[in-house]
Amino acid sequence: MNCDEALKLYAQNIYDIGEQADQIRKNFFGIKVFFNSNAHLNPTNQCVDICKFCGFSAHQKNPNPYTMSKEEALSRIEEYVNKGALEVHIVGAHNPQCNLEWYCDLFKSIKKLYPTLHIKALTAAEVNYLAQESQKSYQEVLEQMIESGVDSMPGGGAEIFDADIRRKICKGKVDSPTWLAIHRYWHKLGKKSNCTMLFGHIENRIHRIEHLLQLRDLQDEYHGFNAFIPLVYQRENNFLKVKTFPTGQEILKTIALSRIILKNIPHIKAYWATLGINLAMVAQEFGADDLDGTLQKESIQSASGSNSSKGITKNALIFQIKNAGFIPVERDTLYNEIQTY
Ligand code: V47
Repeated sequence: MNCDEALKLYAQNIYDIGEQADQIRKNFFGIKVFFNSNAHLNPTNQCVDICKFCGFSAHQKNPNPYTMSKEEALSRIEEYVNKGALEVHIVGAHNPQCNLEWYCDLFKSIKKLYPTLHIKALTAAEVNYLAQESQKSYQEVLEQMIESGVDSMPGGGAEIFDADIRRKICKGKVDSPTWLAIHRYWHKLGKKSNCTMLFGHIENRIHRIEHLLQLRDLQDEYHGFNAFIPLVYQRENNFLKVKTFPTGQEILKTIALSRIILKNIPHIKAYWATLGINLAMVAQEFGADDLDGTLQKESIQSASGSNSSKGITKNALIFQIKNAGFIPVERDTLYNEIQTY
């Protein structure tokens, strides 16, 4: 599919595009809905970059800077593991105090204490920052992450690949070719990652389609992406002046389009923290097959207005999934099935 064909598909009514996406989703996974028992750790919010959409990093609108010590980070992880986390998703701000050495030391300590805990860590934006900060190549940073115990990479930092939009919303952050190159090299090393798209701000449908097509083309090379996560822009507490927001229909159509274009990426994640649990459940009938997980503590989306700061219990996820007529499947980070409810 090319950009023009995708634009025509986008223009179809929500039921037609939803039906096509749902068919693909059903062929792949029937009526299973995946989730995991995970936790987020954000060791610092002090950032040398300013992304206009971000309410998480410390700035005038969010004046509460913090940087955890290694001990503090480990004690949070102990708490998360005791509450059932099988995966820890570690991302933070671009902060010279938390340099490559600091992160690698943390990863090694986590693995020593919890050898089976899956470490999903560092966005390509952070990898790029740590490479610049340590005067190493991104290849070296990625290799060092693996040596230190990182199992997979999250999909953050992709935002929208279009250079003009990127300049307006996150000037100075990793550029798109480098974001893609970092994931390419990670996949080449035999590792898995996810990919995202931040939408519903100043971009248009063409920007979204071009973003999806670039992800599709990269995926054809090594098949290293497990999941695509369309992140709906949360509007509070940041510097991006957005006047109109996507309707629920536009959000569902975007998720459906993702499922149709990204047939080579196994999972489409309707991240409940940006969609809210109700729309995330409806999205399961529009191409999505995953909700992400329990989170325990969520600081990025909730800093910009979403109702996700305290995570959600496993029982609540199971209840919601069953209530919507689907089969809840707890998975690990790499989508091995752990238990069906
Ligand atoms: O890269 C920042 C986004 C991302 C806002 O890989 C915002 O499994 C909405 O990438 N409104 C981080 N989004 C989160 C992320 C993620 C989440 C869950 C699972 C996975 C995965 C990855 O959050 C950032 C940025 O795109 N973000 N500010 C905002 N105002």
